[in-house]
Amino acid sequence: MEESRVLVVGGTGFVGRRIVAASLAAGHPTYVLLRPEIGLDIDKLQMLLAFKARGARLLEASLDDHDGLVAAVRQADVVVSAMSGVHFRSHNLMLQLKLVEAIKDAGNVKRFLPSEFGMDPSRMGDALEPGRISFDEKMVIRRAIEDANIPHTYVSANCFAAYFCPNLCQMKTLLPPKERVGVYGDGNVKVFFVDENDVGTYAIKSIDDPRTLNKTIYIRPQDNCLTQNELISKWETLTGKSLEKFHIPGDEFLASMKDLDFASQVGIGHYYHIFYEGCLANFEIGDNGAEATQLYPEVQYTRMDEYLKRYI
Ligand code: NDP
Ligand code: GO6
Repeated sequence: MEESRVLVVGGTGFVGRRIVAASLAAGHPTYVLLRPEIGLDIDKLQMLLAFKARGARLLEASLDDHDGLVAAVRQADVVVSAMSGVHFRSHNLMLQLKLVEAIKDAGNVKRFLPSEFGMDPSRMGDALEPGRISFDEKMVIRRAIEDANIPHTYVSANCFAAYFCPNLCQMKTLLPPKERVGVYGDGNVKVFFVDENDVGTYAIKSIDDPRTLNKTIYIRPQDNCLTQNELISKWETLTGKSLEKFHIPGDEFLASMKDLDFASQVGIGHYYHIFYEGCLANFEIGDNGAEATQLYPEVQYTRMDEYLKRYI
């Protein structure tokens, strides 16, 4: 069988670049959208040229150019979108409606993975304002995909390590705390941490797997199913230094939202659902889902102690 041809939209982004890398590594003919809006973003262009040097083909089209987008989509069998969904970056998930339109008109796509890669939005119907906007938008995209009968896979990737692990789940920083660490409630709620490179690997594994057709795959690496307390102890063991802990009651954490900027308010809501309510691990995967490490046991995923080592 020929390898599926993969088009990545949002390919220079935090997740997108890892999807491109995983697609190239798996030997798929890989296409990356180059948007004419690139302007003077020299780093973005350098990244695209590096992909090209590794064998990717760059397809030039704007999301505002329907015909150009249809032509790009027609080059591929699979489309993966990794458009920005992060509020302190450039949150633009709704632009994917244009991509869905192009996929619908092109008519050749065997699988579409929209930009999800986080909490399962279908389980976040009661999420807090204003953070719920991400989930609501992802559900609008899902609806458009399903209404157009586009074959799809949704990837629920839980907590990206880079955002949640080295900082021991602290907000507003990506670096390990040096003296004191805030603990959410009793710190005993289970969370799944996933190395972002592994997100790319599992996403690409799923693209021509009949077991993932029209399903959600959840990435739940068992060894990375940790409470905040367990994560903190791993860091303490690695560094040989113990940190002072201060516990943050849930109501106090939520109340801290009111003086913050919009992006941080979004973050507070998400952290509340993850670290107080336990929304990542408090449900069983049903018939509409599958678990990635079980589907692809050959993948050697990164454990969090290994991940943390580079921050010492
Ligand atoms: P980024 O912020 O890195 O942006 C990804 C891409 O979005 C950009 O590279 C760009 O594509 C595209 N983009 C941004 N603005 C525009 C625009 N105005 N017009 C067209 N394209 C635009 O995204 P992330 O990688 O952080 O997020 C991807 C997904 O991952 C989201 O759904 C997000 O919710 C999720 N996520 C999950 C996390 C987790 O812990 N589970 C953590 C972070 C994100 P181009 O390359 O073409 O320039
Ligand atoms: C990551 C963050 C980190 C916010 C998801 C504010 C969508 C998801 C786990 O972009 O708001 O400091 O599922 O000060 O479905 C952001 C969001 C986390 C990072 C959550 C995310 C996770 C988006 C912060 C901060 C480290």
